[in-house]
Amino acid sequence: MSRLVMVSNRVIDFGAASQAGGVSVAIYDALARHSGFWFGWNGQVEDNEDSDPVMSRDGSHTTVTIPLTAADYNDFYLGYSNSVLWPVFHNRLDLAQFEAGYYSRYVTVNKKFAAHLAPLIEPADVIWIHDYHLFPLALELRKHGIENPIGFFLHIPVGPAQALIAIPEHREIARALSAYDLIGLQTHRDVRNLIDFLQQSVYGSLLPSGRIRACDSELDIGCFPVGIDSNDFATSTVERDSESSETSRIIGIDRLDYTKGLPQKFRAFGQFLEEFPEHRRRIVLSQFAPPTRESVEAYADIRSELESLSGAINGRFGELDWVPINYIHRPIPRRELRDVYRSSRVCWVTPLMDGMNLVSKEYVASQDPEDPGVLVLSKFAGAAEQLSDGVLVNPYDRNDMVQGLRRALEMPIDERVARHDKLASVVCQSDSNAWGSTFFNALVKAGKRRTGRGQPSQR
Ligand code: GDG
Repeated sequence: MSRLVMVSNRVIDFGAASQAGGVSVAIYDALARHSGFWFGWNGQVEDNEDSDPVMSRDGSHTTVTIPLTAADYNDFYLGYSNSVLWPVFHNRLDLAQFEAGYYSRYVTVNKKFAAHLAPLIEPADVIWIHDYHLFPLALELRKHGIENPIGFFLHIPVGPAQALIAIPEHREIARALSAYDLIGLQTHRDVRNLIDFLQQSVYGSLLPSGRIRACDSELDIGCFPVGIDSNDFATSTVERDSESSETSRIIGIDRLDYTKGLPQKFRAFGQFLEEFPEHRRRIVLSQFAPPTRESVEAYADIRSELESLSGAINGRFGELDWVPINYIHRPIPRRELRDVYRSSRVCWVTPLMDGMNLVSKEYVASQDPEDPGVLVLSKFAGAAEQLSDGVLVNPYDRNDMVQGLRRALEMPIDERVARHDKLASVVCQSDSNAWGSTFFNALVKAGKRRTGRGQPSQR
């Protein structure tokens, strides 16, 4: 059986992965079913440009990691990856910082990854690369003579081609993407946008076979919505406070990121309390917003905006024994997540744009099927394509946000159960297992179809 080589910018060791959740858990799940290893950055910043990779084993899991230098961290990670690609792919061109030096360091780090990874690759390996930090990695690996199947999965959304072609190096990025055998995206919308981008940047064309021809290569682009380990979340047995209890919790869990629509959510919550005074004292919005990428300016701005908004709403509506917004600027321990989800009457996740949004799936999987809570989800989260039985709202439309929340809080039990049944079956069927194996199988096939490739490498 082929080994699976997973590559992502950051490698999390297994103990921490079960804390971190999301992508790292999905990567570990996929690796548990194949031999192989996970390659990437160890999270350390060191001066040495040429540290050797370090291999470590934890049970059946193997990781191989390298450090980054301070220049790599600033210009590759904070710079090109998170101040150019992240905002532009989320259609926030206004926040992109096109600084000189970012792109060349981005390529340098990808070359460094390729130089350390190539000697570890065996002829039958299947290579699966994750996320926007590593667009050029397949092209760089091919320069080292690697002919194995190489797939790429993008966890973030693909903004409109008009935004992407504003990136000064957009042709290089399109060329780099064309070196993969398979590109997996979260939604059909993303697939359309990426094909459009390849057409506009490098005259890519859609072949009758459904494959894409670009830069003298043929590749597959498909939709592989990422899933969660739904069984893990279904084990909660905690009971929600009864309808007659004093307050119902509305839960929000989002990294503190400007894409997550948190100011819009807080403003809508303020308007809800204004318009429906009968709900005051009966609900609390508990918003967890653990910090990320704090040295990027746009992230510091969002933090102070939220502090001032929550303060204003609590000051306006709060009482001696009731605080409407419980805003917590640190992570909730993973072992507590499912109980918090299950005991919350509503989950309110309203990103302005999101690749998928795993929180919405985790909430569904944690519910009591006989007395489920209600998911209120942004129509601009990738998850909305699959979870259309949630209450879908437009985060830019404050009235729609207010009405969506009201509908969720007042929804009769029959409707809650009917919606939950449909949501839960989607979340269970397209779980992390299904995601990993569907992508892997499609990659093996795509590798075989690539002309002259898919044969064992001769290195
Ligand atoms: C990217 C894409 C895509 C969050 N806060 C806490 C916490 N989390 C966990 C959640 C969930 C994960 O982190 C977050 O995943 P999301 O999907 O919601 O969002 P991103 O971090 O932006 O992830 C996204 C994803 O990649 C996968 O492809 O869905 O669109 O942006 O698992 O539970 N976990 C704990 N405490 C927290 O406070 N323990």
